Amino acid sequence: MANLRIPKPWEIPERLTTPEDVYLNRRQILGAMGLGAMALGLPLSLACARPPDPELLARGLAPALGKKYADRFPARRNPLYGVGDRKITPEKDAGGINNFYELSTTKDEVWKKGLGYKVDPWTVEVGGLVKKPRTLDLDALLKGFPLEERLYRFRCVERWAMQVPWTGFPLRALIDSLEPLSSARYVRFVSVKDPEHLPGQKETPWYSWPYYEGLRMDEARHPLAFVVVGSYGHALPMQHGAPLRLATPWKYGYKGPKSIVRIEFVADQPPTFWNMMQPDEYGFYSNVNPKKPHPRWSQEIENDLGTGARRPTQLYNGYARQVGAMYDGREV
Ligand SMILES: Nc1nc2c(c(=O)[nH]1)N[C@H]1C(S)=C(S)[C@@H](COP(=O)(O)O)O[C@H]1N2
Ligand SMILES: [Mo]
Repeated sequence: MANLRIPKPWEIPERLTTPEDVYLNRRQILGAMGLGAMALGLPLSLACARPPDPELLARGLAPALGKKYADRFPARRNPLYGVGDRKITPEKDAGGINNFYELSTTKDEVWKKGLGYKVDPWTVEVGGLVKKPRTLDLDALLKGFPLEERLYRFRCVERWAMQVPWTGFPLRALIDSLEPLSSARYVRFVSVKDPEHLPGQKETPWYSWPYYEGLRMDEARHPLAFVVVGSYGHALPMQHGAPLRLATPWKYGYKGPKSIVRIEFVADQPPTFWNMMQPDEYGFYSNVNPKKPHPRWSQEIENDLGTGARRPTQLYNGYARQVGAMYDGREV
């Protein structure tokens, strides 16, 4: 084991064009070793070296807002949203391996790079083709909507999957308060841009920051589309996208932008970050589909982040009954 050197992300030449490779390579190496790091629940790079420092991990899971709005949590769990016989992913796993390139492209470093990032004050500019544009501040976000907890499945395009208790409110509640015009056919989301304080943004100037994503209007108004302000019974820690991110559990994880600062209603399908970077690999719709392989890997099987269990990927990540009617199967 000591002889095996896991390549650092910056040593993998395809990194500039194939960022999602980094994690898969590491996992495949670990898998070939039969190490089962995921089964041990250890962050990957620490698995070979030393056990994680529980105190540090605990600190990394603290809400980015500190004690502010702590009285809004935990919210009542909505029993309509469950994950069947799957187990909730341990919080330290969901919060220890993350994709948030603004902080770091190394998954088990993301939470560390997010420690101390200031998300107070925060505003989200909401506008475009609506009658009632508005600016949401933290009070509006944390107190302006009834909060509920939902258990959602989550599936990253890189094949890891988890089950998370998110706290938030349906995106639809916000949309309806804006009275969108009939010309508004899509919604676009823009994440924070702050290279001064977000080390990942500073280190990767070749990406077209800020991160941006989009949904078709019916997708955005679907009851499953959820504005997330908390996880595991408290406000979001930074690595999950504090103070607000989106969850669209029938789509690959990158359709859920983190640390959103702008929401805009538009007429035409908006460009999206990964689609602009790699159009042949990341489409606009990006619905979870085991039969549609990623150009560089099959999507038939997924790996549970907490247990390491392999299981078949489900169409629309198991939400076919809820979302199937929105699609004719030709969406990419
Ligand atoms: N702003 C922003 N949002 C983002 C990302 C990112 O790099 N930046 N990564 C996406 C990807 S690829 C995934 S899989 C999920 C990961 O969410 P998690 O780290 O909370 O599990 O966030 C998504 N949202
Ligand atoms: Mo992802």
